[in-house]
Amino acid sequence: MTTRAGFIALIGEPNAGKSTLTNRMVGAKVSIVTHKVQTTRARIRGVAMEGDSQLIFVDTPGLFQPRRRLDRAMVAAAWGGASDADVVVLLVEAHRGITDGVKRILEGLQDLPKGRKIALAINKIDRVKAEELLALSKALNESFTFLKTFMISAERGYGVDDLRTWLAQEIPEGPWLYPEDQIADLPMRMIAAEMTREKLTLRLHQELPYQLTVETEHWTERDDGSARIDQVIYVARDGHKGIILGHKGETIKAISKAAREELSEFLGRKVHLFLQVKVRENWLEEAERYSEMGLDFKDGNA
Ligand SMILES: Nc1nc2c(ncn2[C@@H]2O[C@H](COP(=O)(O)OP(=O)(O)OP(=O)(O)O)[C@@H](O)[C@H]2O)c(=O)[nH]1
Ligand SMILES: [Mg+2]
Repeated sequence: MTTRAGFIALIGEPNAGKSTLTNRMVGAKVSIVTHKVQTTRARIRGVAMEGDSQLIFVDTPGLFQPRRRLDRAMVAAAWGGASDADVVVLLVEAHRGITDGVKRILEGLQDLPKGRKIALAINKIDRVKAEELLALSKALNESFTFLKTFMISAERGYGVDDLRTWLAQEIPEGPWLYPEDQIADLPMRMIAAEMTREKLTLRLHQELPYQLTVETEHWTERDDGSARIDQVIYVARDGHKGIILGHKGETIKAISKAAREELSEFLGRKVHLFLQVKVRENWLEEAERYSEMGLDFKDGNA
């Protein structure tokens, strides 16, 4: 039997559907998804098997023009993911087409190491008509020589099998890099923190989600088989703390409940989740916060 294993980086603008596609490929939710931009902050690996091929999907933060330190570190992580991968798949949103952001990414692709296999996946095809799709595919292929073009809906699953089959034959021969039953390569305490961050992002409005971070501080296994998880939500301003807590603590209670339920389902056992909100004015400039997120602090240097 010839086995294959390889890394497939999914890149694209924020909100393109990279995390949705990662989860669909893996068949489980390993990366958080929201309707807001800049949801994913670090590289998240999800593992999928296709015949004798082990596909390691690298979900990356969206590519945009970074301003803050955190943004720069995120964009660096995304391009880093692309240059380390065997295959790069650029996701472009069908209904948005070739935006300025997409143009910049197409330029960036030229700088990737030679020999990188680069494919195009036009995502969210459920949102446009066939004619538009063909025109977009043509225009994109005129601006960059993609090895192959796929038209998919990560959310509905259209076209995803074709993409998976193609990827399985493009990755190099070699032994599998993960046990066959492993689906993610991210410490559990980080997955747990991400789940809470997802609930916060879904629930809170405007800029606040971009100004907070979640860390799992303690994880205790209990004798009855349940887990006690203590997390801290860092915010930069006192006023933000009040918003997260909500009237009589109702907001944080709802967030905690939603996160606990998802975590418990993911782990297949009971979870006791304790959330604490801490104000740290300078967390966006603290190296430790970046390493907790799986980012390189130095990448954020201007
Ligand atoms: N209609 C439609 N919506 C989709 C599709 N794929 C993803 N979405 C939605 O697009 C939004 C963004 O999806 P994500 O997977 O979080 O996008 P992302 O590229 O990971 O975004 P960042 O992490 O912010 O870079 C979510 O609301 C998804 O439900 C699709 O095929 N069709
Ligand atoms: Mg994402």
